[in-house]
Amino acid sequence: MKAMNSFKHAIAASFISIGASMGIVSLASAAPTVIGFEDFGPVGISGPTVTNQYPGVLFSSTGSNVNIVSTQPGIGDGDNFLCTGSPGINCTGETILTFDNPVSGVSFLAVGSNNSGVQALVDVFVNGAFAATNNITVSGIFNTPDLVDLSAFNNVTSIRIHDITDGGGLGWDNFTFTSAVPEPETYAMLLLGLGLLGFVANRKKAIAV
Ligand SMILES: [Ca+2]
Ligand SMILES: [Ca+2]
Repeated sequence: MKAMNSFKHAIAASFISIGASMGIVSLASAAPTVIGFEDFGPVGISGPTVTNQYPGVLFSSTGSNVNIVSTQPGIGDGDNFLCTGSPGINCTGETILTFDNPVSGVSFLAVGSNNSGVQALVDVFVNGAFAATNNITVSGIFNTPDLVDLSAFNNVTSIRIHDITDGGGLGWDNFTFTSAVPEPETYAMLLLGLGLLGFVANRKKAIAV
């Protein structure tokens, strides 16, 4: 009987680990959110201000700067990109993204570069605490967006783009991230595993009495 209980424990443990593995798989395969600003339609060089229009993330800036959607085909991906600056478009203002839940797989495009090399910086905050400052290095080829890859960071809660020195500033496009919130099937598998553990524990108690 003791051997039988050990066997059941092993089965329950296996189910939990299968559940956990599936959780990891479903986290990894969660579709990333991509914010490319195309849904605003053509808005001209100085379009609407982006703040909380996109689920999962809040856009902001400091001082008198605002996050403006701009239409200039051929510079970013599609027609529209984000330009943060004082009204009148200089695209040199600080851009802050604050995520509702921690995210992973963060990347975005730097667009409209005129000068090559490090032309901006981005601070990464993990679980609410400052983690690192990364260089934003661009090609200096105006119509070629440069990828800023922050996928080395997990549980990112905000990013802050600042110190833009590129001539005429830089725009931003295709903000991409994957939410770290578990999917329903992850919860289902964890509950199944817990249920089995409870069942085995009850069985063991009954036999002991
Ligand atoms: Ca775009
Ligand atoms: Ca520029």
